[in-house]
Amino acid sequence: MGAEKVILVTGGTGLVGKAVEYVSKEESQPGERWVFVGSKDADLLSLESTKALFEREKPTHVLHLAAQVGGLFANMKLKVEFWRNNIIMQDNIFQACKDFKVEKLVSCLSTCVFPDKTTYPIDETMIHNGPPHSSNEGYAYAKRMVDMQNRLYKEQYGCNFTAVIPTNIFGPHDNYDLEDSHVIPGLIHKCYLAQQKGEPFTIMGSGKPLRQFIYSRDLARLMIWTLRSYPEADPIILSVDEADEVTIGDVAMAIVDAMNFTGAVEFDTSKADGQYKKTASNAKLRKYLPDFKFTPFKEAMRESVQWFVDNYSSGNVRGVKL
Ligand code: GFB
Repeated sequence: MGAEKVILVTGGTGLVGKAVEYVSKEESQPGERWVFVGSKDADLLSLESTKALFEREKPTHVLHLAAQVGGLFANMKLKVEFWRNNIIMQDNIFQACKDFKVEKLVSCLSTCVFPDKTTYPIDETMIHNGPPHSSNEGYAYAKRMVDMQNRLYKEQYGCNFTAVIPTNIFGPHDNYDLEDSHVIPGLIHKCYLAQQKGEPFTIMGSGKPLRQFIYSRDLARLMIWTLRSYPEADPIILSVDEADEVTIGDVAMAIVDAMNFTGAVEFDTSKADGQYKKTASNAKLRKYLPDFKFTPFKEAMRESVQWFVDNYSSGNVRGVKL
């Protein structure tokens, strides 16, 4: 029997971490031990605490999901924190992975790291071609550095580190804060409250921007594949097909359907729209996994809304104050 594989997942209690935990139970292989850690288990802003975590768990593989993340409005408000907290955490993780001879590190970027002024569809080669959209530049520049770190650690220390670039993610266990969350959890929460109170359901902005949404459990399957089988240090975009891009208005209507909401729907055009689109190509992913089946958007939305409704009163839903 080979040595035990210890897979450490940082951000293990968040949207993606919980999905990886769910999928890893179905896809776990003999000789593997999965360790999911959240901010209560280690302070990844401290190199000492990060190294103590590595000393304790002795990971052979690391999926680095912990990050300061948020939707458009949180990104616009807290650019310094999005820059600093992400850059410090990833620097500590890279250093610990090198020192503890981790066999593979997979970090998580986002399609918002790409240049704002670009040609479409966006592909993996374009990360550093021009400034990102100003609304999330703190986050985008910090995450761009992951790509550079992957190359430097490979060149100097021979490390096997890489990154995935998912499009907008949604699913159970999201952060449902009414102001700072991403659009889907924010709107699920708002639609639920509008239903309860018999008030209109208000969407921020024009509803016209386009996004590609990936279901957290599909993303988890792809991340586990990346960890096990993706051979490159260069990043890979994890996205649904271009034909599956939707408007924010479509998203709102999918929530209305899944929630059986019967009230009025309004758009508050005094609020920001953010980037109009960031259409990404999944050609590289399709080259490796031509037959991967994504959960249809409406089905994934129904599961996500159902999870929120079922858990709303539990006291354990992030961003819900009872
Ligand atoms: O999820 P979101 O903030 O991500 O979506 P981004 C923003 C879009 O949804 C804008 C509209 O067009 C908003 O006007 N929207 C409507 C809302 N209602 C809401 C709402 O209640 N909450 C939110 N948040 N938006 C983020 C980046 O941008 O995407 C991050 O800022 C990160 O850095 C993340 O990359 C994936 O795609 O605009």
